[in-house]
Amino acid sequence: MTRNLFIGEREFFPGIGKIRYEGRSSDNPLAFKFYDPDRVIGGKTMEQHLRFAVCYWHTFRGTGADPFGPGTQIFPWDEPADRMDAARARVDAAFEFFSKLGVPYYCFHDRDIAPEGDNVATSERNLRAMTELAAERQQATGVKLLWGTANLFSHPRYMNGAATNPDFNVVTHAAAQVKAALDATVALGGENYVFWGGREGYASLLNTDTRRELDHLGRFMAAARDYGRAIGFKGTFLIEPKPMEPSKHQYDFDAQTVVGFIRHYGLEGDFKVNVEANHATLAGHSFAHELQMCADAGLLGSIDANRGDPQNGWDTDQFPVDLYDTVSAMLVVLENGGLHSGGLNFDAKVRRESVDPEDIFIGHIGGMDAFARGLAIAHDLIEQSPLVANRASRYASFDNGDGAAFACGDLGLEALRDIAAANGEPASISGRQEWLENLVNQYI
Ligand code: XLS
Ligand code: NI
Ligand code: NI
Repeated sequence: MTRNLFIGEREFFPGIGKIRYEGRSSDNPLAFKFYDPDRVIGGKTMEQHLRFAVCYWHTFRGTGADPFGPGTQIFPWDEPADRMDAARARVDAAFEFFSKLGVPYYCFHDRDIAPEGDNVATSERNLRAMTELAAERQQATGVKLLWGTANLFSHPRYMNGAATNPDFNVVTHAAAQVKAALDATVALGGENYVFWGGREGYASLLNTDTRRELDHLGRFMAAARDYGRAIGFKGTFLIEPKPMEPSKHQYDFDAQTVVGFIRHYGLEGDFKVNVEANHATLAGHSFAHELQMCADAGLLGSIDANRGDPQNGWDTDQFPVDLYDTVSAMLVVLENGGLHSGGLNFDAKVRRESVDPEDIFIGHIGGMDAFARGLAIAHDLIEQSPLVANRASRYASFDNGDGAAFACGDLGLEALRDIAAANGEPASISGRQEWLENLVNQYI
């Protein structure tokens, strides 16, 4: 007898078993070609390096609806008419999916797993009930919570912002939600807690005092931190940058903006950054650039793994399959010493036209394979290629002598001027970018 791979009373993905590693030559679409969780790379298994998570919102609350038409993805977990019954069915479907796919983690918003009630107390009660069920399913499957968060953007009350709303009454509702979401995250052993501020921004300066709004956001984050620590949250708080959509101007524009915010409001030590690939694109940056800015600041927290569309300027949240992107990202992650308490959360959805439950598996399998390859290639580039040594050698003139004296602040402008005058015109040194690009392709 093989153990049931489903959890509740019903199997939601019949005909799909545990997804296994079959290697590159397999033609089974429901198998990993590269992600072999137990394969050791640089002293850690692929599973330990990559720390994959499935997101609840796209995968179990997405329907394929877009501004021009309703949902196309009619899945059985949405069938129950009662909202709490549907919520329970989704938990069972979700944990069946996590187990069959073999991901160690998941992530959710409060409203993904429990319906909002008519008032604060009912919403809290709904969330507590669903948290208890999720805790049982975590226990039964071994799947863990990478992070929890509160949805502070869907309800109409948040149209002018949540923590940055000009109306204090709205700010209190945002606080009530974050308090309950932190309670749930702690109860479920969540390793991080995320703030993505989709409506923390503004549309017009004519009606907005940006300085007060940002100060309120700083106060709000500090209050959340204090509450979280008071109830025993040991994990990392994360802010997820995004420049726009839904708001015109969002305060958490990009990684460097968020790093500045964290430092300005004294939140370092508790807060780091959750970098999403598609948000990097929207900010006019590459994914790797955003990761590098966080790593440099010691604030690389976690990753929302997806990709945008090179021709469309919105958050298409596609599954990451571009190898060049995953290699570039994993180069930064490996040089950062790994993701630590973060992970690779697939904030990604299948296309509206992909209507089979199997498509959801295939989307995740593709993303996991792309990052597994990215990891292996990046590891080889760091360990075997001249990449790292070449980069270091470009800065060799700062390693000793006057260069080192300048770097530690011992040389002023006049001394630097005298060195320039004495040494004359510098030699012209090639950056050799084409050689390095070819090297990356050679390892791919
Ligand atoms: C939306 C964001 C969102 C966060 C969680 O664009 O990516 O899904 O990750 O609130
Ligand atoms: Ni995201
Ligand atoms: Ni996004």
